[in-house]
Amino acid sequence: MNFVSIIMGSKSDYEVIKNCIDTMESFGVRYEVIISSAHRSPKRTKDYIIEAEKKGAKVFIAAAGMAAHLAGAVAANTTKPVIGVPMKGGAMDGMDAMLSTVQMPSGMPVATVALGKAGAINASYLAMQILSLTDKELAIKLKEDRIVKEKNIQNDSKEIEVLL
Ligand code: RP5
Repeated sequence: MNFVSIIMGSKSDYEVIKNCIDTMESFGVRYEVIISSAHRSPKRTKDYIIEAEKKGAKVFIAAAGMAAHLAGAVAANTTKPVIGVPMKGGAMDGMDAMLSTVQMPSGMPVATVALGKAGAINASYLAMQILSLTDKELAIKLKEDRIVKEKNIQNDSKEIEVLL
């Protein structure tokens, strides 16, 4: 059973990560979601990744703020694709998390998305695009979503556009 695994470092990340969960639910994609920290619960994090892979996790999404080692810690324990979501907050408002998440040493990739809500949503899209490589139905849904997005832009423009 293929699914996406979502791990966040703290309950305080949930409000933003809910956007990621909601996006996957809107596409009917299976997921697991847990709170586990690279710092506060390193063993739980490692044990979970091993179990999730056995159950069928095909992509991992890891969201953390501040020193943000979570995505790297996940990458250290799996060869499945890992998507890192840096969280805003703390003294540097997310710049620290963004650099911690994106600056992985060679051979241990973390596909890092934007800070905040856009990043949480893009993490789910990227995970679904990876799943869609072997899931034709999902690939079609993602193409249809692009058509809807394009139509929405046209409709939004019609409401306010001024053309000479
Ligand atoms: C990180 O530290 C978490 O991912 C969170 O973004 C940040 C702050 O955590 P809390 O102190 O709010 O639990 O590990």
